[in-house]
Amino acid sequence: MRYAAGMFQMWTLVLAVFLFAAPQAKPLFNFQEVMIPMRDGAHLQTVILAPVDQAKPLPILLKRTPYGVPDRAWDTPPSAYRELMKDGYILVFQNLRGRFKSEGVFKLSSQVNLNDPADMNETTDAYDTIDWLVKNVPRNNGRVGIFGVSYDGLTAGLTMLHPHPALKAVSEQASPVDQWMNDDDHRFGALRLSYDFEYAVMEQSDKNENKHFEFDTYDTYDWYLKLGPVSNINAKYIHNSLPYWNDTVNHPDYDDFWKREAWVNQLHSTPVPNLNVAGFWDQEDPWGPWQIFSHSAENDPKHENFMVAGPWYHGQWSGAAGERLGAVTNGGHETGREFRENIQAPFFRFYLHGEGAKPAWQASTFQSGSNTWRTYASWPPPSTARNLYLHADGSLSFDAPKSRDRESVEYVSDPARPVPYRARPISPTYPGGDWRTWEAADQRFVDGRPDVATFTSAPLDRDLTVTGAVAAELFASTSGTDSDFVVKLIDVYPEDAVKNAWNPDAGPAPGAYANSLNGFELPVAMEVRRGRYNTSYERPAPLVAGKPTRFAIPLRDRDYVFLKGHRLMVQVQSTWFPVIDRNPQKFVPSIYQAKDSDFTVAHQRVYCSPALPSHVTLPVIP
Ligand code: PG9
Repeated sequence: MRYAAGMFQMWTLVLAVFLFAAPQAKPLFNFQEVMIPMRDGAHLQTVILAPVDQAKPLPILLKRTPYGVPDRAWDTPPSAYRELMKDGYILVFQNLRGRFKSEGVFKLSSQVNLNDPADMNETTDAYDTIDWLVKNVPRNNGRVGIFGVSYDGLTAGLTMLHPHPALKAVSEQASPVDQWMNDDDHRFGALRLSYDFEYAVMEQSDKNENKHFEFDTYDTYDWYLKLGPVSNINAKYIHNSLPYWNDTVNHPDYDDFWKREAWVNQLHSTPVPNLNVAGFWDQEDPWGPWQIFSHSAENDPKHENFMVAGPWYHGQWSGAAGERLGAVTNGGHETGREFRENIQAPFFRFYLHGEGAKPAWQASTFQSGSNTWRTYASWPPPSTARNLYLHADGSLSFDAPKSRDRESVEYVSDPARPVPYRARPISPTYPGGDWRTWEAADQRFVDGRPDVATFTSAPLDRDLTVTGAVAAELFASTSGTDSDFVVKLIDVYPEDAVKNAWNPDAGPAPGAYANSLNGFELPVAMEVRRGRYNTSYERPAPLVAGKPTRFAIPLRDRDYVFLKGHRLMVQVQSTWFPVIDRNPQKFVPSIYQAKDSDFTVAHQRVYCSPALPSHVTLPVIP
């Protein structure tokens, strides 16, 4: 006891000496909160962090967000800002209209009508904000940049529809552009049920909070299955209280509501230098940045439209080191930090400080497999389209099916026992958890399921480099009148205990081989098509039961090397639950009005014949 008391006195002394002698952590910024007026009189809550040691006029770097703004000055910059801060910026954070202290209504939909002067939207709010900032923030250099990931990336991207003259650089990162067609809420009209619902709860339940739905079970697979038809979400739980969820279920098809939301269709040039950023394994918004890039490329005389993509989950590049994606490492590269240091910071340095050089490429990727950074003068680079054919004996090869081969494989899809999209238990989407890396998760968890058709190649005798747009063409039939088809392109690692040994930092390895990368099935591309929208997005139509039908399934842009010794795999299945809602497999006018009794078992057939050769087309680099 006496010893303990002595120690206490000694530590008090040490602490006192430290407190008086050590320099106090000094805030790096002066903090100011203002309410910036918009053209309609609404005021938006805005935080300005100006460097304490500002020696010269600096550019403004703006972030517009629905998630909340800092409530004090930082004494150390978060990792997302560390590389930028070396150049010096006045940082500005703004809560969107209707979020936290910002006035007005938060719509959670990016509709922009520039022809209507009464239409207030994220494009006009950004314009008014930038106008105010350059006129009112002391010692700014008159140049503004905007950047952010996801919703914050969307608000960055939307500035390009009508940029303020002071806006000199945009970096939209993982921005959605058309929430019916792809990204967060749908995939070509197939509802991303768990995401859409849980996100609407998060952002529209409470103006002053990011709230999470309180599931009464940890495994949300169970919760959504017990829920039954999607209409029960309103009927049993939220009672029409969430406007965005109501919009979703009231507009099942690609109607004017969604077409107005598809803001990218108004973009046909690069009015401001733009660094688009996408994650190849982004579980939320992998598609939008490529759309913005290609729309901006329609008219880019000054070559200021840039594309960056890498081995990242949603936003991983923005703050993490990025040395691995789930279990798979990036060959010693810290891809996130390298992006921030070698691409993002120089981009803003050039356009906002007038220092350094403009990027000498149009696209830069971190290519997985070879684990190297690549640059491309234009995207996509020249390649040769090669078809990888599915064969009814379960093989996969570049040889087209022959007439003597078996013609099809069959499986039974039962909406009462849907294939989980990731290994159960499936924790709630938010906050965080294992949702982030599910697109890079080992697909062995569905191996052997009778409702998943699997096709596997022989081991590759040389590296196979795939750079550009991948697409599947599936010929399939169903005994029902509506159906989903999911296609996954997978890299199967060899059984090589030494080379692919599990990285202990990636999680616990309970047995010698239990978590090994040996035989790991890494998804490289995955997508779903919903049969009812196969011929028209606006007017869904039933499939003809038993009739072989062609499904074109885009698998997005990729840059990936399948290494020698690895095998390629394709999996085809008809449920992907609960990230995609269950298709009743019987045509109904709206799936969101389907009744329990509409959900039926369907017999699916995937064709692999010379006349109906299901395949995946790969852009192969010689
Ligand atoms: N993926 C989220 C989102 C963006 C835009 C609209 C709706 C959702 C996000 O992470 O911000």
